[in-house]
Amino acid sequence: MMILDPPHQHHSPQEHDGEHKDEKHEEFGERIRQDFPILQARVKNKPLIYLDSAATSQKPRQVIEALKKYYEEYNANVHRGIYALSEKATMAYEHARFIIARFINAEQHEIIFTKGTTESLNLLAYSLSKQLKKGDNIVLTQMEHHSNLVPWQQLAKESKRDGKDIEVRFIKITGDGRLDMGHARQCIDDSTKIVSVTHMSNVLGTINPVQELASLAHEHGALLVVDAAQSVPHMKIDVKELGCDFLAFSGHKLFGPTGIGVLYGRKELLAKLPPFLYGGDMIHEVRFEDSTFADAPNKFEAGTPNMAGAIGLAKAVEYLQQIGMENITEYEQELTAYALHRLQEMEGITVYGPPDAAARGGVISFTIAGIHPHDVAQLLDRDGICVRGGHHCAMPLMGVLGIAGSVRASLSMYNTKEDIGLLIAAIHKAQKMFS
Ligand code: C6P
Repeated sequence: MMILDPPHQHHSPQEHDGEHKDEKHEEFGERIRQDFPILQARVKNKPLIYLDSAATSQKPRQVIEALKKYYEEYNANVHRGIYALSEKATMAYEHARFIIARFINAEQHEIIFTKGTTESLNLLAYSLSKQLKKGDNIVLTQMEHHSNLVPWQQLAKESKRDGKDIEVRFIKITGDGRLDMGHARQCIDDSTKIVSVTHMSNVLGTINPVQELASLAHEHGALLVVDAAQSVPHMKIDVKELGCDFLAFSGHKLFGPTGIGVLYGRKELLAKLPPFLYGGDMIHEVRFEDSTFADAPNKFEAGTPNMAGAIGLAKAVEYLQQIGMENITEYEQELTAYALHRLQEMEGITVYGPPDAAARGGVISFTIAGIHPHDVAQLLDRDGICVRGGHHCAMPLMGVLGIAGSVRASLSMYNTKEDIGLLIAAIHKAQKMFS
């Protein structure tokens, strides 16, 4: 079944009646969206209004073309073939690593390609667990995505069987969805070995004070791990400035392909970590009795890697660098402030997370009195609007907020005020239907 109707011009004049346009602001988003073929599509005979970029971003033509070119012109396995095609693929794969390293101010050998944030964090939890001893603790926050909670929780559970009794602590959030830094200071102590926090919450949009957390962790001799899945697409990331030891993100949220992600680790730390997966391409020498392993990053990339994914992700990064991360942040902050303002002035809507756009990104969760988030998402879909409804893979946080789920509209550089206007109109319609 065709879900999307054939491509069509973006919103017709009748469809955005009454929407005020700030020209400079609109121009940016309008210009960007021209690079994203899917945004020209229509759903149910309505223009596609994509407000679910926190789940996955759409892809610019440049990335789609890079993937096509790779498969049509130089697909071959990397690090293995002694022939021109394989050498070209290897060079492109390693060049992708270089581009991504430069993007976050890391060194090439500090970039490990994974399947995504989830795999990056599982790799870390597994490999770091070998260094933990009895009585150590790990500090997380109440706003973690399951990917940055379950691996550590299971590590702790496993440690009980080994008699290590690792404890997991959760830094509380304040009423307006920020980290309670007073509580952070109580949680992190000299037995803390790992502090692992999200840079930007995928529910509240909160941007956490990573630099401060890094200093706090380091004062106590702990490592700081940053889940940057939601922040990397929206702001400049400099791992040295952040002061983090490890940082994880996914390609598919960063306008790149699915199935590719990154784990950054400081080289001194990667050198000491044991591998996560064993097999081809990660070894130095294999004998029947035992094996020795390659240096990082190869030590952590067992098996045939996702060559096309890495090349596509590097293209996405180059595309973002051309636009400029600062320009993206500035545009999105204005858009977020506008969306927050429009939602906050509506009756029956509760918006979660910091009310101030400067303290957060464009991930906006809200509930509508008397309407289940799933019903809202379904009703909005009738108007071609894609939002997420539910617990957003952050079930413990839902408990803290005292809700079963929320509606989440997540913004990206290709969204416009017009999209927000259509969202608000669709919410009014849903409220009327349920009144
Ligand atoms: N959040 C969302 O709709 P993966 O699935 O491995 O690419 O990313 C996992 C992940 C880790 N941390 C954070 C903060 C995230 O937001 C996500 C993915 C999506 O919120 C899909 S559940």
